[in-house]
Amino acid sequence: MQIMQSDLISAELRNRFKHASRVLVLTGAGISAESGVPTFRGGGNTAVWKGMPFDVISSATMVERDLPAVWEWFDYRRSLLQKLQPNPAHYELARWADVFQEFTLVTQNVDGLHRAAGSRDVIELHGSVWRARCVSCRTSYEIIPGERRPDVCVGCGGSLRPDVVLFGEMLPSGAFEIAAERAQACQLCFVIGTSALVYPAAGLPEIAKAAGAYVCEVNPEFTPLSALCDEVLTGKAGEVLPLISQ
Ligand code: BJW
Ligand code: ZN
Repeated sequence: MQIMQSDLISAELRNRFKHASRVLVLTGAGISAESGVPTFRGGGNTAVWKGMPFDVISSATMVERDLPAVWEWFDYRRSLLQKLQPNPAHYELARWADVFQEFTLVTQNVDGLHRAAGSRDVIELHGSVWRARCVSCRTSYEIIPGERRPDVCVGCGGSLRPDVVLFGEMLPSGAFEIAAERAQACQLCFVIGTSALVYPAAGLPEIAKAAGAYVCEVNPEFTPLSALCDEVLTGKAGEVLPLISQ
């Protein structure tokens, strides 16, 4: 049993949090786990669809081979997400935008929960399940919860696919470059709820650390980035994050 106490947070981190003006946060699937969103790796509750692991169904090969099956998987995920709410970790990060002079929230998540919690200008490195994109001209279409999703591009008649970044695909133009610039300039960097296995996202805390930032990880488990971090807060994001600003 883990008892969360505010003395989990070091005086050093509290001091840096109080005085930092440029802060960058990188989040991953773990931040949404307490909202009921399955993570991708580990933890027992991992994403599998009709017996297929997520890296098979969420692959560029599957988009080419069987786009309707891919849509079925994403339609299912949106139907689940529609019933879920942001948790205290999402809300705490939304609040941090007003605490620091320059606050950058970079997420690998495609679930839209940071926006739902009120965060603005979120850098969504891996896209969003709430958008579709034309396979021919790349025009992007919003998917409104509860409404029928568009399936054909009105501009060119091309098929639409989920606007998410699958393995081996390029990240949205400019998104990583802006995030990397902010990582280079930040004084304090938080890495929250990510297994830190997927690049280039996992490279952001490395950039921040190399440029002199204090790097803090929030995760119930250790990751390949833990050793690089100045501080590791072992616990759930929804329990740990609200303690940091106390
Ligand atoms: C909690 C918690 C709680 C639980 N609180 N925490 C350099 C080296 C090697 C390989 C590469 C490299 N650079 C690029 C690559 C290739 C590849 C890659 O990284 N492969 C590695 C796996 C080896 N990267 C790419 O292909 C990327 N594209 C790219 O680089 O383009 C340029 C290029 C193109 C072509 C050729 C060469 C270069 C694209 C990556 C796209 C990732 N897409 C996915 C799927 C999205 C669609 C979908 O949703 O279906 O994105 S994969 C999946 O992993 C998803 C996630 O965003 C991503 C990261 O996962 P995340 O968020 O870390 O989640 P988990 O589940 O792994 O971890 C959860 C964590 O939470 C755990 O640690 C738990 O402990 C923790 N947790 N409860 C806090 N309550
Ligand atoms: Zn089009």
